[in-house]
Amino acid sequence: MPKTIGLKDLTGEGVGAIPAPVRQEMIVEVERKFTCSGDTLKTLEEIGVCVGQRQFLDQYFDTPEFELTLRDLWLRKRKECWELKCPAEMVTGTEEPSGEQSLCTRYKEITNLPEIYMKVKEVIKEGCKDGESGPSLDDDSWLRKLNLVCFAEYTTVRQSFTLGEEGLQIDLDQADFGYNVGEIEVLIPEGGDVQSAQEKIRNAAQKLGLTGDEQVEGKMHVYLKRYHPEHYAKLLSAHIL
Ligand code: V4E
Repeated sequence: MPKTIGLKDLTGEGVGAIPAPVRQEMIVEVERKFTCSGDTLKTLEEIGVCVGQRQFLDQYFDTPEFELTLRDLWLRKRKECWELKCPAEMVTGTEEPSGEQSLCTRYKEITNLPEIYMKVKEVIKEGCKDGESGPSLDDDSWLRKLNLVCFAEYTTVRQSFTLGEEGLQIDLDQADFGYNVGEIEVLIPEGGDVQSAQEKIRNAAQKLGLTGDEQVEGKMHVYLKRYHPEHYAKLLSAHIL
């Protein structure tokens, strides 16, 4: 059984009993999206190995004013697990990615609920209802406390492949609102070698015959454009999407 402590011990404000945050090694996901044509699928089936197919429901949460996503923070619940995706910091002195590098996104994934709570609270601290009672692992009352509501919900069927390159995975996603997209991804520890991850992704893209250098929209991109056009426009103006 994990040791449980009150979040009080972390924040100085009594907010309930949740497991003590075990500082997990942070994972950074370096990823490039692509449009999977019939030819790409054929190549993938020839040179890749299918490692499984799964289906999952994603529920994304934000405040009614979209304070998280306007800061490029993406809070979601997938298969009963919480995840917060935040932009991975650039190393000081490095330039903004350009050209082919800009096709790859880099996001840090926080999966430890106390850490997620702390980060979200820090970002939206103004205006959140802070009382005596607080979050617990048994229910989602912490969402109400932070004024978080579900703004997007969709199911994805994901088929995953490897190309024999260590740490590299290719996912083909079909979202239930009628959008398909592929992703080539490499997971590295925070502070790990981003360039080598990008190199692996570039090689995989070449093997799949992906020649285009245009940004391919992710599922959330398309979902927001369709179902939250005003917020989508704000995210575009803020250069988040
Ligand atoms: C929109 C967004 C995020 C939400 C999750 O997006 P996505 O990577 O499309 O989800 P999914 O289901 O593929 O997640 P996975 O299983 O790979 O973890 S997280 C970051 N963004 C912003 C963003 C962006 N600005 N540009 C691109 C190309 N992708 C994402």
